[in-house]
Amino acid sequence: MTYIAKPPLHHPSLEKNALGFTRRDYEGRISTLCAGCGHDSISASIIQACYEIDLAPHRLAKFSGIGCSSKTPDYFVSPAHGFNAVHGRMPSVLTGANIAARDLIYLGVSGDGDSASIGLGQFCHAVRRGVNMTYICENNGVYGLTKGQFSATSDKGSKAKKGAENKDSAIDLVMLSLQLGATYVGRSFSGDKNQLVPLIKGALSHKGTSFIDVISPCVAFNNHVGSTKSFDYVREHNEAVNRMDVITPRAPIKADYKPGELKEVRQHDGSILRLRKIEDDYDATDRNEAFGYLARKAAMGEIVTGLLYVDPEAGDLHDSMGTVATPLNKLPDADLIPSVADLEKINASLR
Ligand SMILES: Cc1ncc(C[n+]2csc(CCOP(=O)(O)OP(=O)(O)O)c2C)c(N)n1
Ligand code: SF4
Ligand SMILES: [Mg+2]
Repeated sequence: MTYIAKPPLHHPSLEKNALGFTRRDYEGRISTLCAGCGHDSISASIIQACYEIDLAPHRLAKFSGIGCSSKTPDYFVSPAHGFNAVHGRMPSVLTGANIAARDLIYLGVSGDGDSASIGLGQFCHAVRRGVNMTYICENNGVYGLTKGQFSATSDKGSKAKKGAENKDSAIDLVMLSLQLGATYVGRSFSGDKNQLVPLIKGALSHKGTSFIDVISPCVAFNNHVGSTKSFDYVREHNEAVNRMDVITPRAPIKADYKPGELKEVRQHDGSILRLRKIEDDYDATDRNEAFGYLARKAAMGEIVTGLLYVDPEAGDLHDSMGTVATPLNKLPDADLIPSVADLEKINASLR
């Protein structure tokens, strides 16, 4: 059941992107998740985002750990590279691949258990190193695959399906990734495709570590009254700080008739993030502002969504390590292996 391929037939009149691919070319196998699971909506947003930014499918490298969320890379962009790692160990596998082949676009998809419980250390170190990746946490506040135990992102006081109360404080991965130095940080809701698709497009175009926390209700184990990750709860408490468009370098520049309400942020690849503010005082380029704003709103029980922080000038791990521009896996042996004379010199310098 897990491996049902979709028929490859396309209707000939389907719209194509600049590379000549239809949206269907970015799909994957048929999902085996529960009907209505938020994770499937996130896969649909990833497909839409990759199609809209004209990403060549073979340039995407997708990684995950273990969990319902971590199964999803099988359900989008089949022609991409992919690796399904051990539970909580995806970030180090992704980091290694990124070091070897810097010319690919890296996407990590994980769950709140995979990222904030067993994989917290791995998550922290990949973010603090500035790995050039988009990291999406499909956050349902439970271990969905193993039938609904509380995860480290379950809010204190929230109730499990059978009524048990979570007594532990929650880890907020957005706050944590801001503190660790992520240079593109957003939060969204699986049911808000209008917000999520541009957020993913911006993240995939961003150089540096992009982290998106997506509240993604588990309809089987965490969608009841008393849960703070249910569809109803998130709809009632969602507070969006901005609405966002991403304009790729090829797209025509649109005229803007409402100066003062729009902030344009140019990213390293030339794409422009257009942030339309909903809150008067929110500045998505100010990391400290993001901390204070998120903390104030969290105290009021509000879930802040949108693009929360971006540094358009950000560098990545390759910049800090000073690696060569050619991907290491494309260098010939002569460039990779020091000669005997060079080794002698290195040894001599260490004596
Ligand atoms: C080393 C190890 N420990 C525990 C498990 C059992 N296990 C599988 S998935 C999972 C939790 C998944 O939760 P999450 O990452 O939130 O994904 P979800 O299913 O909620 O999308 C656990 C504990 C495992 N597979 N491997
Ligand atoms: S158990 Fe929950 S997280 Fe897993 S597929 Fe079903 S609804 Fe989704
Ligand atoms: Mg989960």
